[in-house]
This record gives sequence, C-alpha cells and structure tokens, in this order.
Amino acid sequence: MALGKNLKVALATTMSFIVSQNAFAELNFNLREGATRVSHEVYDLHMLVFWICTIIGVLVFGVMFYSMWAHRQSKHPEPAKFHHSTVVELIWTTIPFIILIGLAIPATKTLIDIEDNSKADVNVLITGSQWKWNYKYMDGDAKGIEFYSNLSTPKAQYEGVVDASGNKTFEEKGEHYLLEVDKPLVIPAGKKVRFLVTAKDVLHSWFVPDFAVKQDAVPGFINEAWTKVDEPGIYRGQCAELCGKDHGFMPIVVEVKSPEDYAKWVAMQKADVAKAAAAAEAAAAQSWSMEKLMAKGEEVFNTKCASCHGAKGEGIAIFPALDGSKIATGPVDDHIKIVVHGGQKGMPAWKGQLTDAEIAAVITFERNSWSNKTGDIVQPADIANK
Ligand code: HEC
Ligand SMILES: [Cu+2]
Repeated sequence: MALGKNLKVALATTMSFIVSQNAFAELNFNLREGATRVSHEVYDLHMLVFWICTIIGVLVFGVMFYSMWAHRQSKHPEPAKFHHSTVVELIWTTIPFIILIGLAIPATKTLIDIEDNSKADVNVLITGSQWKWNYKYMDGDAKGIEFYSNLSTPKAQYEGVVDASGNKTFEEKGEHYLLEVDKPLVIPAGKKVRFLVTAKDVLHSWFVPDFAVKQDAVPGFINEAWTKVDEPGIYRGQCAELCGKDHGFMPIVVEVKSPEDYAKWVAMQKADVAKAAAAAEAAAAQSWSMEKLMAKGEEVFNTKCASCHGAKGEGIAIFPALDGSKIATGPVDDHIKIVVHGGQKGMPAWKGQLTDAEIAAVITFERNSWSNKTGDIVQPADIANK
C-alpha cells in the first residue's frame, strides 16, 4: 500500500512539473532566476534549452518505442527490404542544424553581454585568500576602502564545543548558517559594478548565484566580471573552487544599498578608516602589560591563527605546531619576521591585516602559551618598522 501511495505522489509531482513551470521554482530543483538582467537572461536560456531537449526527447523516444511496438517480429515476420532515404536524411540533418543555430544566437547574445565589462560606475578588486575574501574599492569616493570579509557563524554551530567531561555539544544552527560574514561587500543599486577578481595563495572562485556571476580567482591573474542589481537587498554566495581545508567556510555576502545609503556607507567607512588608524597609532605608542598582551593575543590567535595551527597550537596536517616550535621559542626576531612577512608554504603575511598591537600581542601569546615559556614580551613598537 505504501508503495502505491509513494507512486501516486511521484506521479503527481511529475505531472505538476510538466504542467506548471513555476513548480520548478517552488521545489527549488531549478536554476534560480536571480536578481539581475543577465541572471534572468541566463535563466531564460536555460529554460529554452530545457524545453527543446524535453520535446526532442519525447519525440525521439516516442518514435523509437512506437516503431519497436508496431514493427515487432510477431506482427511482421517478413522484414521490409528498403534502405536509404534521401528525404529523411535531409530532414534529420536540417532540423538539428536549425535548432542549433536557434540556440546559438541567443546564447551568444548573452555571452557577449556577460563579457561586456566596459563603462563601470564602481570598480572593486576582490582577492581570495585561505579562507576569506578581501575587498578593495578602486575609484570614486570609495577609493581607499579595503577590508577582509570573514565567516561570522560561531564555531560552536559547526565544530561544536567540548565541555569539561569531554562531551561535544552543538549550538543550534542560525538562519544563515555558514552564509554570513562579519563585513559584507557593499555596492550601490542600479549602478554597473565591475569586479576584478584575483587570489593571493591558491585558486578560489567568487560565486554569487543571484547575480549569475562566477569568476575564477587565480593568483597572478586578474579576471573580470560585472553586475548591475536593481533591488537593494542582501545576496549570498560561496567560494566555488576547492581551495583547501576551510573551502566551505569562506562565504560571500553582498549588500546592495540604494545610491544614497551607499554614499552614506562610504562616508562612514572613510571616517572609520581614519579612526582606526588613529586608534592603532595610539595603541602602538603605548607600552602594554603582559596581561593585556596575553588577553589580546589569545583573541587574535583564536580568530586568525587557530584555523591552521590548531586551537592549542598543536598544528594541523601540513600546518606546523607552534607549541614547542623552534621559531616560537627561539629568537624573537625570527618569530616577528614570519608573522609580519609570511612564509613560503602558506603562512600569510599579517602586516596590514592586523595592527602592530595585534601582531605584538599574538606573538607574545604564542611565546608564553602551552609548553612555550619564554617569558618574552613583544611590544607594538617592536613591530612598527618590520
Ligand atoms: C592559512 C593558514 C595559516 C594561518 C591562518 C596562519 N598560519 Fe602560521 N604558518 C602557516 C604555514 C603553512 C607555516 C609554515 C611556514 C611557511 O609558510 O613557510 C606557518 C608558520 C608559522 C610560524 C613558524 C612556525 C615554525 O615553527 O615554523 C609561526 C610562528 C606562525 N606561523 C604564526 C602564525 C600566527 C601568529 C598566525 C595568526 C596571526 C598564523 N600563523 C596564521 C600557515 C598559517
Ligand atoms: Cu576559496
């Protein structure tokens, strides 16, 4: 009985599929229509090809099954003797040819549209790195704004937390689980925005389905893409090129604001940049206590370093342990050098990503945590000219 019911459900689903095109969207099986003219063009092309393929499939299989049934051996023991028909051959060459041309024309139009990166109002340099995105505004009032966009879903939701007795518990997943960031890319509505896409370490890919934009981020190359979104709103995407351990943890969030709100946002960012610079300068001028450096250092370590070096500095796969490491327990200058300038095998350069005070704090933390007991204190001023 259960099977019969399932069969009915399956049939009903299939029927509603065939009858109503909207059923696709509702069932979330189909490509999404997206939020831009190009994404609509892509969607329409997809549907056009889909229906042409469906019709061809039904016709070809229909003729095939009909022939197998109508000309079965029991009915026609004597096979027909004809072969070769110029008319039929002409028909089955001409029709596919016309169909292919019919598909190539709109597809080429859309491709040309996608590739037209000219006359952009806003240009943003997007750099993928393990495992976060960097956005840098290249022109206009926004020139000079640059920031990293990191996953903001709490670790407790996807890695869980281990309590004192060793039990692992997970926080309830949020609405935008793994699709939320601390600082989204902000662009103006109704303006053509060009993305210059590149990468710092390995291949990444910047993919926002609602814009129909998916562009490979390749170290040493700059690829282009563009969008023009009419509706303000929040659009989400993900890195779409397997880029290592945390590939699934570098989402993309784009906030499209009305041109007025965008202008306000730009002004605020510029004020923030100035404020942050002043704060960093003030912090760097101070001499920090060991306690303060350790507290700040732990915070920086957990958010920026633990993903590669392990929560307790124990190392993960190819990423070296810092607990007991020669560099973290040897001469301070070597330690500062690798954190400031990065390494050959994937250690990022942190100068510019972290303030001098944050770098000093995290180095102090690493030199005085786990089994490392150097007693060394590194001050922001020690980082200043490195
Ligand atoms: C993307 C992964 C990654 C992140 C994030 C990362 N590191 Fe590293 N780190 C490495 C790799 C790989 C090495 C090996 C050296 C190299 O790259 O040449 C390394 C080496 C080091 C070393 C030298 C260890 C040794 O004994 O060789 C120190 C110290 C260090 N990292 C500190 C940090 C600090 C501090 C942070 C956070 C601010 C950090 N790392 C974040 C990947 C990472
Ligand atoms: Cu990536």
